[in-house]
Amino acid sequence: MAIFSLSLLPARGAPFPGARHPAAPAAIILLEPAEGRATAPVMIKRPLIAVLNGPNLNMLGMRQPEVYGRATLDDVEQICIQAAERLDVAIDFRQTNGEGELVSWVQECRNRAQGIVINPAAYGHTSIALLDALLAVELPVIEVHISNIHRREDFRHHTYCSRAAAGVICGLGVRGYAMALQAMTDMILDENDR
Ligand code: CA2
Repeated sequence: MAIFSLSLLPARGAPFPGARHPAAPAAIILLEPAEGRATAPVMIKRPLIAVLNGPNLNMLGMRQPEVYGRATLDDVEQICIQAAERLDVAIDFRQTNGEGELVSWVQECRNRAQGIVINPAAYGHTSIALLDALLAVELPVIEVHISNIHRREDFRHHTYCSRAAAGVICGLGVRGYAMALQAMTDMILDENDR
């Protein structure tokens, strides 16, 4: 019977450019035979979920707490890190104010991530380019909005991104991110079981 030892290694390969914490690895669990047996190591990679945030979300917690609450973007990242640890997935958490950069990040997810959780912020309401990227990448997408966009101005009621999304979570505050990670993990595991 083979005996294996467990070690956690940082994932190899270039970090996702623009990551808030480029050093933070997608963990690889390396199962290697103990006692120098000849069996090849078994690599089990955690699924990677990209958590992408659009314009002005870097200002969370600084203004409009009555709409978005008091949590900062750093708090949201911590919520996502804790959820990811609980769910045994890796995340790449990012924010940009640039539409082109957001589109590029979505494109980079192809062949790299297993799913995308995105708060597109205002680009959700305006950007066909972002929708096209989300459709092209052929990954499961969950759209998150902190506020209930349907209780707000008419122009916030429609989002282009929703056409690419398996589901949309809105109005539940920043806990919507943890819910989205839970749902995305379930979807990835379901897909891997097929
Ligand atoms: O509710 C959400 O999460 C939104 O995506 C947030 C976007 C808004 O354009 C969407 O309609 C709904 C705005 C993000 C800007 O957040 C700020 C936070 C504090 C102060 C100013 C902006």
